[in-house]
Amino acid sequence: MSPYEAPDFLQIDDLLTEEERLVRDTVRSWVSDRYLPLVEHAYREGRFTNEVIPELGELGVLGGNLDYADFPRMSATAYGLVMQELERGDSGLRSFVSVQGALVMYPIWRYGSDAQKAKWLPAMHAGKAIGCFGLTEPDHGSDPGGMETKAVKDGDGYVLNGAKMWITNGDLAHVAVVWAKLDGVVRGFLVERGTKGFSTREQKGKHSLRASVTSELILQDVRVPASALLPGASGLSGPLSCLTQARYGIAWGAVGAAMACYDEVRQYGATRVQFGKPIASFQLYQAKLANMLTEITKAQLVNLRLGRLKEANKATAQQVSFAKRNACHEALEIARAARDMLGANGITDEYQTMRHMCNLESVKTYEGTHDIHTLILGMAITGIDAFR
Ligand code: TGC
Ligand code: FAD
Repeated sequence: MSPYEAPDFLQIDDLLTEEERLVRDTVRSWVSDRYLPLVEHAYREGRFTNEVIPELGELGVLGGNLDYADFPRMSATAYGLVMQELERGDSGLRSFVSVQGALVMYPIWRYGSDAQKAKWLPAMHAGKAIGCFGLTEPDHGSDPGGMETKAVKDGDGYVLNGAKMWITNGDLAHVAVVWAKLDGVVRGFLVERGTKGFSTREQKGKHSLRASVTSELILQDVRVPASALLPGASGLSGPLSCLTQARYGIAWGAVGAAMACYDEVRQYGATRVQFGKPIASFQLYQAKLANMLTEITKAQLVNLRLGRLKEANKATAQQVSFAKRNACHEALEIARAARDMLGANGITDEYQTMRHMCNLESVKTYEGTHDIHTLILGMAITGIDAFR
């Protein structure tokens, strides 16, 4: 295979600042040179590439968009481009960074006390501390408002009981943001590894996101001090506001995975010969490439517009749902088509497409399934809640 050529049919590069291009290109090169040589093996073994965590810290991408201390304060667009490039490597890599930045550092930054910020944000930015976000439960996925995990006030602290499931980074985490109901109201707690009664168990047997850690969190009479409560978050809007940040990154990331699949089949079609000609010379093959490039380009434009709205503090949660839903759906369709275009070779790990395709099944499901985002858009259009 020749080096990666990122599709940019409408010269969207021209709409980026020099700094945004620089950040994007730095991460793109790092993914090509450092991450891609590792990922197939890690995926086969079903493990996250822990060895790159310090490098992610050095790259400044962990919470790199937050306005805190000496963080790089990337623009929303630069941050999105980083997510796009990371997921060009693997959805598991982008997931690690999304969870750390958007689901753990963001709630600490937005809802935490000064002491919580000082304790966790610099260490997490450097990749020296890792976090996870526990919202989903075995019986409550799309409807987190029904959560059963409870916190009870106990003297000068709280006691937590419950279980969380499908938690990215769970077994790697030094700290978990656990959402629980206190007197019926959803509150966030920072639960540190080693706290008595708190354990994690990795969920094995995944066909998807194999190069990512997914775990159960078990909380049995876990006593945390008063200082573990995130003081600024009260109600379901706390965790949902974090999801809006992470979904924004996923919208960009899914396009990165689609770009990887597109480039792989574009190159493959030029060299694979059938009926005496490269398969890229057949009209059906070209039609598939044309459809892929069209959807990638449309999604790139959606993301860029959303990034600019976010920079102007004008992006809404519904616009983020629109972008996440569209990007995940189209990326998965592109990956499925690309898998087909590679023929039998497409089922092997000599090619990255099927890994992306399997990953995108999770990406389409987590952070709100396709249908949940359909209903969010439905409500935005009609004003009618069709969830229940
Ligand atoms: P609803 O009554 O609509 O809302 C409750 C309160 O929250 C506010 N709100 C939001 N705030 C900020 N951002 C959003 N996106 C918000 N959506 C709603 C809302 O205004 C209200 O505020 P207030 O002040 O009136 O109380 O709540 P609902 O119970 O009807 O649920 C709505 C629904 C279904 C859309 C929501 O629950 C939902 O999004 N469900 C999907 C669950 C989900 O996405 N889970 C993700 C778990 S984390 C994860 O998957 C990480 S994977 C990461 C990785 O590995 O990369
Ligand atoms: P369900 O909610 O049971 O949905 C099953 C089906 O029913 C879906 O098709 C859904 O669209 C449909 N459905 C549900 N409600 C409705 C409705 N009202 N109308 C129509 N259709 C409906 N969660 C975290 O908290 N933290 C994490 O770090 C995290 N990481 C994850 C990593 C991976 C690899 C995966 C796969 C999941 C992760 N999740 C995480 C959980 C994820 O957010 C949930 O899986 C997702 O929200 C869907 O919930 P569920 O799996 O319980 O499906």
